Amino acid sequence: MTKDELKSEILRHLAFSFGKDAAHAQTRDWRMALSLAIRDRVVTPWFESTRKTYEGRHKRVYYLSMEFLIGRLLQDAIVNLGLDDAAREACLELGLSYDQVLADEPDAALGNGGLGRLAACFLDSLSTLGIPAYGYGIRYEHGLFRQSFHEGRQVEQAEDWLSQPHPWEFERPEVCYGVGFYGTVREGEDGAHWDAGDMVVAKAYDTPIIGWQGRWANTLRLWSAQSRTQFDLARFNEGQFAGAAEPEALARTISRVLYPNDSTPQGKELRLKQEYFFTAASLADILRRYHSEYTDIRALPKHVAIQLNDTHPAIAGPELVRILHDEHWVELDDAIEIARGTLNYTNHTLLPEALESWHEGLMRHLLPRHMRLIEQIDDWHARTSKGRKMSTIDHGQVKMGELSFVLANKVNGVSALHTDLMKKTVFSELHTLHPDRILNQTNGITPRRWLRTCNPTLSALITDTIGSGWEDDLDRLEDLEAHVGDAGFRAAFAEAKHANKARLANRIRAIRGVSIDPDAMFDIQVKRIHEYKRQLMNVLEVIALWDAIRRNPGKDWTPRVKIFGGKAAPGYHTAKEIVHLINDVARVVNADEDVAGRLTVVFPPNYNVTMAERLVPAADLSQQISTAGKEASGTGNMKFALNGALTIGTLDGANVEIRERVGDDNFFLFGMTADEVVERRAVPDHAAEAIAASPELARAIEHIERGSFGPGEPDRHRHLANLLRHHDYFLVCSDFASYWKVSREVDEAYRDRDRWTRMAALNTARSGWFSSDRTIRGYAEEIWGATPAI
Ligand code: GL5
Repeated sequence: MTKDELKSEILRHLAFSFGKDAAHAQTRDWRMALSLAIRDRVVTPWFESTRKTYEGRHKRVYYLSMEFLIGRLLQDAIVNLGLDDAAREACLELGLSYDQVLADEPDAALGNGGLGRLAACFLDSLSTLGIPAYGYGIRYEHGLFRQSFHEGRQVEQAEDWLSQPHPWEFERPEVCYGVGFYGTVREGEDGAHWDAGDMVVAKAYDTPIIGWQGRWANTLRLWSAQSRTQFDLARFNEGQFAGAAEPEALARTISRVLYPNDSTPQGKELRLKQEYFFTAASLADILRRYHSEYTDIRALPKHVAIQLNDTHPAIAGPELVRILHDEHWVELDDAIEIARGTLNYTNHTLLPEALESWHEGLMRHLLPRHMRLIEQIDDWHARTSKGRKMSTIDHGQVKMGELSFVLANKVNGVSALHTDLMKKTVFSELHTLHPDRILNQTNGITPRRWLRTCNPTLSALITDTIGSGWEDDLDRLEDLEAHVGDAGFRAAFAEAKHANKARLANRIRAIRGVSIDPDAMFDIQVKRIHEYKRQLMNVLEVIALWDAIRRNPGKDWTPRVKIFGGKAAPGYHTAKEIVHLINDVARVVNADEDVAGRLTVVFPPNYNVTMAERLVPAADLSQQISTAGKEASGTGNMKFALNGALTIGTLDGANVEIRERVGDDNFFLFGMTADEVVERRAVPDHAAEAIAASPELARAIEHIERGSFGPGEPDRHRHLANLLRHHDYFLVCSDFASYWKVSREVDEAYRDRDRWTRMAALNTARSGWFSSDRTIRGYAEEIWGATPAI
């Protein structure tokens, strides 16, 4: 498509799809018109992909996920279709700023963090590889809350991405399924019948997901909840306006909000309803499609692979057994085997508080037929695998991890270390019974979004250096290694980084009013705020550094800009206190003339995918400092390394594999290993001992206790100091001395810019393995038995 063709398509949509004259069109109108002009180009490959899948009778992959953190879609589609130059020029000729048009799109924030973003990267790779696949999830009206700060405290507001039309989706009013809840089960001679007490309707909305160079497009199908009953006109006419609207409002509640529960359980009926709602609708849809092609339900595992993204869709197991047994009269044991042949489960966390379980009473009340089947599945497991009973039902709780395991063909972890720990800890008993079931698939990130689109400067240098084609063959970045010894290449690499940093500095000045120097080291920690991720340790380092600079102002300190970003779950008190402390420390440090130009702290609010796209290319140092054994994988760590940031990190999650690949010399390692963490926790007074051994840490904690960051309110952050001294479960104190020491080595290393650039470039050259294309190939070959259809 040429620029002129695109221009006339934009104008056509502006007039005929939106009824606007160019003379009166606003940025939003232009953005919508451009989106539809681009979307039109997606439709033909989309239809073609569906046709090929039916014709070739290809095995289909279904990715069930409560979260898809897709962010903005317009530029992604433009880049994948190779239309970026055409779009930029078309905008220019229409008198528009291309960047402004792109920036008008709201982020689709249908996820909390890494788990949801991983699902989005997987969709991109599935389409790029041409594997016939559907993503299934919920069309939340309100995605992850919007974060702002009031006097340093986090304030949450409802997010409302659907307050304006979403141009990427196609509403499918004809694709609707009833989803039942509550009611009773009648055991008759011909089997069990579930009479649901209540029913809502799931309506489909489809978003095409176009792969690299438009060769294939899959579908993201999201469900919206609606009432089954029609609007009650009689009640309305009686004047009961609210009552008349009630059934609709109640039903819609199910798809209204994304739960901000990253790693804390929400023991809420509504959450379980959401899980069953989207799982049941997705399975009904999968089976409808299956029946349109095949007659033998027993061959389901041959043609269909379903991936459960964490345990949120775990009820898929009992639901599939229910459909096979109650509706297709398959013997119970066979039904269970067929379900197990079809389902697979990915575990994303070992944090005990994040392992889902539901009270048996709630499960029986909401899903009586499923609760009965869960008991029978438990019996079956005990009978067929020398397993103890009660592996899935324990002390009146239904354990969704165990249930998912028992009903899965394969169970995978998301990094080598995490998979190993899964075998040794949460699933040790089940692993002994089924030693072939657990395998590892280390996470990955899509290089289209996380290098090509977010970092055009570096991408251009890469293409100039090794040629094109690396975008869907990221191992080719290895070819850069031969150029790292070339001073001209290193200068160009450093220049690209500097340009990205300058761009970020301009934005930060615009949104925070803080000036930062692009020559200083940009040291970034962005991720959900959580104690195990240890933002607290990072802010302690800020305090210690501030204190050290003030004590020794004559020293030639390496200038650093500390950038934080991330949201705290609204109910997670300590995480919100950490946010408050970071903001208070930033205020004090940035106002202190003694450290000006040497240390600056910025915490832009409302970290999201779009902000990540701006921060990642501009980072020099990536903070990946979780307590070893706690971060299942991490994916931010991969994005930073790929974009030429050096990591300061622990041996946790995928950091281990990043270090193996980029080389020990190009990674700043500190801290205890996962085994040492367990030992250390057993030491009485480990925190006191560590504080006594590190004067920097001791002074930093004393500053917090003295109220250095709570003007007029000295006790403001005392709770955090107490936590460090007396309840330091995540071993911030015990790892601090090592962190501080290595961080000073980072300062030293940054002073030798050429050496730093060499290390940064090697990070880029050696990070090709972290492409989600590699991850998806692994799933396809080792878990799904699916092959590309192109
Ligand atoms: C997570 C883990 O915490 C991350 O380490 C992991 O990278 C990600 C994707 O596998 O999954 N689990 C989780 O609930 N969220 C994650 O980011 O939100």
